[in-house]
Amino acid sequence: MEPTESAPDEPALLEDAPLDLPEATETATFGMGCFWGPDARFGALCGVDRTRVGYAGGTEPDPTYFALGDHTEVVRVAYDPELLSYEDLLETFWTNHDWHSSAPKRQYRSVVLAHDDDQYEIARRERAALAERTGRSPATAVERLSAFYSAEPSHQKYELRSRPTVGDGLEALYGDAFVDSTIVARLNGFAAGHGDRSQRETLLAGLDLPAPLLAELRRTL
Ligand code: MHO
Repeated sequence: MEPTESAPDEPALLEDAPLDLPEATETATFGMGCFWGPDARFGALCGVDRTRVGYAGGTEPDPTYFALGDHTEVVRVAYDPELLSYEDLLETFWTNHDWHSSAPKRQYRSVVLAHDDDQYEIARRERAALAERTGRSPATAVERLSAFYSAEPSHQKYELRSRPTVGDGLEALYGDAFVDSTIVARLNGFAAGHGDRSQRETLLAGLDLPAPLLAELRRTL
């Protein structure tokens, strides 16, 4: 079941950003440990339009962080398939978490939650290729996504929020659009140390933000 929420538009003051960011047409969902890191990791990738962290992979209704039931922390990634393939995302998935051993809690298990048959087949094929290549048996489960429950706002774009000198200012400017903004996804990635200097400079150079906030972003990221 695909969630149907639509992303609010970027705030007007950021509309002139020079990045030509296409509309997302594909969605992928991964569980790979605490979701704060993957939110930033995927958010930094050129071709990723939106990220959101949440709970999925279980059966109980309406999980929350403190009542997770049988769900797992996941990141949902909306991406442009012209710029990134599902295989590219799987590569990022497998190279950025411990897929060798079973997580101590279901909350943190390694899981690919396929949105359709194609994703399911590709993930199973890539998992077999990974086993073949490494001689190790991945603990990663490949399952079909049934429902995605968005996590609490305090968990969204956590790396950026955990730098309140910039996180609070951006959140105030963006309001409800904060979580689904492509620019905020990138900044969240930069806050975690991903992306290179030129990617960062290109983005920051195009932002029409209050000067003190921009200066603080340059200092912090
Ligand atoms: N070790 C982290 C996990 C949080 S994550 C959202 C903490 O509790 O600080 O599961």
